[in-house]
Amino acid sequence: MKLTGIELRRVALPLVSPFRTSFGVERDRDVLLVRAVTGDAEGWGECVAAAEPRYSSEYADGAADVLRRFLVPAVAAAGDLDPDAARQAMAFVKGHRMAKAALELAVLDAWLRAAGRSLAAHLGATRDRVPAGVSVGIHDSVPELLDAVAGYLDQGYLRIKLKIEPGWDLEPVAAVRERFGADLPLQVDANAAYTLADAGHLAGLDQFGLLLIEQPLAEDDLAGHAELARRLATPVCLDESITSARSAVDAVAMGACRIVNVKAGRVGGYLEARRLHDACRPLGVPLWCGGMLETGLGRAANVALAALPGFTLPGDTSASDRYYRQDLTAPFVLEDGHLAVPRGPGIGVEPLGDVLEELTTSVAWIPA
Ligand code: NPQ
Ligand code: MG
Repeated sequence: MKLTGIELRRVALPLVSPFRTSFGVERDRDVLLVRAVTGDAEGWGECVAAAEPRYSSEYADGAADVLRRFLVPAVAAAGDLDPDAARQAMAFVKGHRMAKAALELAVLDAWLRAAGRSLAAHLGATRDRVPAGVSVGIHDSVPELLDAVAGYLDQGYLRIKLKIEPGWDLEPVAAVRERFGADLPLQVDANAAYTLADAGHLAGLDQFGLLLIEQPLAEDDLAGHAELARRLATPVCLDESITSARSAVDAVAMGACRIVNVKAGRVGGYLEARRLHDACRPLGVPLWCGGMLETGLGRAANVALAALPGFTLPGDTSASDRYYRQDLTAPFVLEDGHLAVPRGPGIGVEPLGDVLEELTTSVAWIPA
């Protein structure tokens, strides 16, 4: 496959409501898209980096810069292109996993479209639909949170994840349990807002029968997570700390987590996410697919990944309208609490041309 060029496109999507986490409030999703044009087909990738480096060190302008200056020229110079050649061509760049993942996905999508094969089939999906969970932001009051959760349950979401931070943890969790009962699949995500000194306080969550607590401590604090895990009955799950298949296996081996949130962007691509899956599955580590407020393009790829057999917990793979009144693609909708896995070639979805043009804030074409 011969690369003609790469388009880097920035798109701004208004969120249906502000999404607050322990690291900040989002009102619009400023997203970087990558379009790979080849002689055979075109492909799309979505970069999960946010506009500001609050969730991760990567951010959208930084990703666009490393793509334009280093990653795209290296992939363009690789000659006969396939996804593995693209990965090898990008390997000399340290880090920048979200940028690499976006370009890898664009190349992978083009390559699979040329072959008439779906991403789900290529990754090894074993299901045609996946159960949907929803991530619920920090609210101004407990009654407002309960209204939001009630609305999501009415829509059919099969598990609820509450964002927590110091000052918004035991009380909202207790209130959700009280209102919706002990059988509701419920988990929490701290986005690294606590320290090991909070272990006693976090043990107060044990009475609520949570599925897991996600990333309570700092990204680089695996030893702290292992110590915290010894002091909690609630299983610890890692998100930000997991940057590769190897780091996932190591985190499990040292007792830093029992469950892994898989985000392809965070580990450097869908192919590394599959390697993570293949390494963790024999260890019996439950996996679930995280979310980064993707548009329908990234969401399609996440749903394909979530259909692999090791993804045994519902993911943050929500319907389009959880985040966007108007998605870039035909909307993903909940059917009986599930999302259908796209079956078409590549990621199986395309942007809606008029919507894409309307929401685009800048475009750059990089010839190969
Ligand atoms: C998480 N996602 O699991 C992330 C955090 C997150 C669905 O909870 C812009 C870009 C805003 C990335 C907000 C969910 C974001 C973002 C939250 C990621 O930790
Ligand atoms: Mg998380």
